[in-house]
Amino acid sequence: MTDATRGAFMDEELTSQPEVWERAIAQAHAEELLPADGQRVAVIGCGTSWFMAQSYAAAREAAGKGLTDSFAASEAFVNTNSEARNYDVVIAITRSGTTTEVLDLLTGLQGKVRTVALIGDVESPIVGLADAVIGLPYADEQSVVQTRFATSVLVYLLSSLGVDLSQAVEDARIAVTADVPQELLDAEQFTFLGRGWTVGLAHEAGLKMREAVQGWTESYPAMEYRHGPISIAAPGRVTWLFGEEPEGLRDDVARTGALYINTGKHPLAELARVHKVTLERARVRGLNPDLPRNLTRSVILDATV
Ligand code: F1P
Repeated sequence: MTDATRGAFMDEELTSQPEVWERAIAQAHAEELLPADGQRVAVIGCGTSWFMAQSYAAAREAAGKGLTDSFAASEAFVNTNSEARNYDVVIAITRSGTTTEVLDLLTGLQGKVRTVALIGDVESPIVGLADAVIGLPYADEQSVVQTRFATSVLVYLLSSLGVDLSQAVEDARIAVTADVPQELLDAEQFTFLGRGWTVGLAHEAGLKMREAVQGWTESYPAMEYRHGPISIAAPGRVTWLFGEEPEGLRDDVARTGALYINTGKHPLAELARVHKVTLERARVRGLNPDLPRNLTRSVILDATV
């Protein structure tokens, strides 16, 4: 297998993000399936989808659109567990529509609370379980590692909040085509940081490199970084911040000798850039990011376990 064929699906999928995001923006403007302003919302998912849930929850609540919590589907405190939270709507994010924890949660919620599912595979079992389905089949993927589905879901959700993402699309066009510098190919370790809605992006960036490169990555809310994790920073390692920079952080990282990245580009485009870096890091290590070690497209658990 050559470098070009390793991760061929991931390559095509991550590179198509600007165009696919434009479709998601148009779809979001044409549909009204999401909770009304003021409704109490829980957003759930697993893995990548959970991190997109985190970003949307932070953005919706910060925009003053209503209480919005995010949970890993396996650890969700939704209406069945806690009357006190009293959610009006539970939103599920799942590319495959077959993830066991998500299906179990929605099954338990049937008839109790309105559910909305954002999905890639519109033929999947979740279609019969959710009260409303937002299908993004054009964003679905063949690589096990998610790139454009996750970001397109977030683009849809942010657009529905009234966020203008035209700059994200423009910045992403450059991010997905730019060459990856040698120091990012060689780096030993990456820590990703974010604030508010970009914390979820930081966690997703870290997961991406763990999945596709089997690399050592960490991720934190940016203001948490100086409370311990900065001990990891050192020459040959990277600290990569998405979005707003906490005062003094740049200087603090500079003192460690680590490479500090905060480009000022749109955070979603920065995540697309991490996708590109991840693909190229996998390739130079002889890995195929379309088929990561120990990972399948969807985690379907044995019912007897
Ligand atoms: C969720 C997920 C992915 C992960 C892998 C396995 O899938 O955990 O985040 O990268 O592909 O499945 P889904 O519920 O969004 O289909």
